[in-house]
Amino acid sequence: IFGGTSALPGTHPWMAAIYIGPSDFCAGSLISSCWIVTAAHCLFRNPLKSQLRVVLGQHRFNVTGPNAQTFGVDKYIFPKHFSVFNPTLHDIALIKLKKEDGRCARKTPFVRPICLPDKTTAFPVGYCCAISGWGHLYEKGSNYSTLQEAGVRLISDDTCRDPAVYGNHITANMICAGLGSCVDACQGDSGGPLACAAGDVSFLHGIISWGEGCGRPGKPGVYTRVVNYVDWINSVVKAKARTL
Ligand code: 4AZ
Repeated sequence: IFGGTSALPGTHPWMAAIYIGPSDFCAGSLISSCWIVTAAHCLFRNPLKSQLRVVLGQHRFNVTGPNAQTFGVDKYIFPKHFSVFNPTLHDIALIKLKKEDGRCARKTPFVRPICLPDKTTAFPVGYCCAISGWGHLYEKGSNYSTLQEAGVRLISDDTCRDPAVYGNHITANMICAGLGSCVDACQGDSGGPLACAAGDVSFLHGIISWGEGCGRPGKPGVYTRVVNYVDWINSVVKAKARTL
C-alpha cells in the first residue's frame, strides 16, 4: 500500500495472506469459514495446490504470530468467463481452505469474514473505502510490510474511462478508486479487499486488481467489481456446502 499507515492488529480481520510457491504472494479476503476471495491473476499460472498456503490473522508479512491460523488449499476456482489470455478481465478466484481438525477458520477477534455486497447496497462516487495489504510501500519498493491500510474514494466509470486515465481498458466488471488522493494499492496487494462500510458493516466492494504504477497522478487503482460475481460466488460456495 502506497501512502497508507500501519494497521492495528485485528482491524482487517478478513485479510488472508496467500503464499504461492517459494516467492509469489497475494492477499485475499475471508468470506466464510472455508472460502477466500482473491484475484484470478494471482493463480492463473495454475500453481499446484500443495504449493499454496493461506494464513489468516497475520499482521507482519511472513511472520506467523500468535493469532495466525494457517491452512492448506483444497481447491481454487475461476469464473467461467475467466481467460488466462486476459486475466484482469474477470479478476476474481475462489480458494477453498483445507480443513484442519475438521474445520476451517475459527472466528476470533483477529479472524472474521467480510460481507459480500448485494445489489441493493450501492456505494456512490466519492464514497471513502478502505484498502489494506502487505505489498510495496512505493512503486520502486522491494520489501513487503506490516499490514498497511488507507482510505480511497470511489471514482466514476466515466472519469476512469477518460482517455487520459485508462480509456477502454475499464470494463463493467471493474471499479476505479483513489484518483488524486496520494494513496493506492501496489505490488503485493493484489487480491486484497477494497472494503466499503455501511454503518458498522464492511462489504467486499472490490478486489485489488491492477493499475499503472502506484500512486501516479491521474492513474487510480483498478478493482474487480465484486457485486457482478456474487451470484457465481454463492453458487460455488453453496453447492459445496450441500455435498458435505
Ligand atoms: C500489483 O502489481 C499491483 N496501483 C496492484 C495494484 C496496483 C498496482 C500494482 C494499483 O499487484
